[in-house]
Amino acid sequence: MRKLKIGIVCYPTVGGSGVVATELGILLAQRGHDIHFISSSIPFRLNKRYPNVYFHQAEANQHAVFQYPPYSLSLASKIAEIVKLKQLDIIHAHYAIPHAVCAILAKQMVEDNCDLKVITTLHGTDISTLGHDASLHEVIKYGIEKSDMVTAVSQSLVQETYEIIQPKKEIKMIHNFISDDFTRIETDLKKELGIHPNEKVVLHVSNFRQAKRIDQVVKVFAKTLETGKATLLLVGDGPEWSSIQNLVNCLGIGKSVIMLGKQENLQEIFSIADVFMLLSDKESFGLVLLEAMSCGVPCIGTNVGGIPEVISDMENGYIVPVDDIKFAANRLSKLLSDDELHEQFSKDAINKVRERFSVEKIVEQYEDLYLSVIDKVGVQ
Ligand code: GMT
Repeated sequence: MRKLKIGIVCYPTVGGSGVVATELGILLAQRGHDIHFISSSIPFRLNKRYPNVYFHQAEANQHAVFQYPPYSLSLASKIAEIVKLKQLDIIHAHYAIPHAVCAILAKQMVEDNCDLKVITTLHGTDISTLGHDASLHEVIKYGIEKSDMVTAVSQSLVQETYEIIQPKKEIKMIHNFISDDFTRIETDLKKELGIHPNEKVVLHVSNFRQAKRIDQVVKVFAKTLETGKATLLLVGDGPEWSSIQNLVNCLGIGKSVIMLGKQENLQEIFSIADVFMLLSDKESFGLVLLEAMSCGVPCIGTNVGGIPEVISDMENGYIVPVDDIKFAANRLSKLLSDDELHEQFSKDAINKVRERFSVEKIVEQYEDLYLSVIDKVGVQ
């Protein structure tokens, strides 16, 4: 396998696209490639030193002449600088804007010196949310069409991109992935949280944005409480946090709900869960579902976006319509009360993750993609 020099441009903050970009970079480095992360700060999952992994910070300086610091221009300039200095073969931009567009601008800046290729991965909100904004539509289309190769994280996102953006460009689907090491672990967390060892735990983890529909998770849980005791664990923080706290109070279920806020050690949290719920009304993939399933936690997810590509209805979880509280509550009660069914779904979830979303398979797909787009003569 030829060793490549790859620049990865991503968001450094907590969020699926940053997680996927960082984990992919670390794995590619373990396979011998040189990886150069270029971002506004160190990606949060890059929390230790790895061989062959470098970080370059793009900073937007404030000058009196600017009303807003031009981060996109600083990023493009930093990408061009690192491409020339390190002779990068590829920039892999995660998210259409500004990352793909900055990479394309950088490519134009260096084209006399290097034969750089730009690969763009679409993650979801760059299309499903920003693609509807008329002020951004054309620049997203430009970023897609001028990339040397474009991927999207689910078949549903490929389709949505053609519908919303209508680019004249092939978009390849490469699913997200999860490490085989992300499994259920022994933990005292239930005890720490004051949850009885036999009590069932329902879990939701997200960035608490409106599209995650945590109100539905709470209402579905409240309905199942009518049939038996359980705890709902809500993990994450974001714009909806306060209104969800209010909803929990209004429904009078405060004693059965624990809101943990943002947490680092998610593996421990998934390890005490019995069922995971993601009832979003927009979701290109749902990386958290893979995390839950990898720990043997059956999931209930809505029939939107890429969620049905991850959960197999009635095999390792349930697919439910958006806003159908009664239907989802019925599914949740069944999973919480039928131990045999739960065991069967749990095993199937682990098997599906290992067979379809294993890190080895997906990283190979990206490597093959890189090799198919680079100028073979230009790489040692
Ligand atoms: O879910 C979010 O709001 C964060 C967002 C992001 O940009 O990081 O996540 C998107 O990318 C993830 C990784 O590919 C996907 O697993 C999420 O489904 C996707 N979010 C949406 O489509 C809403």
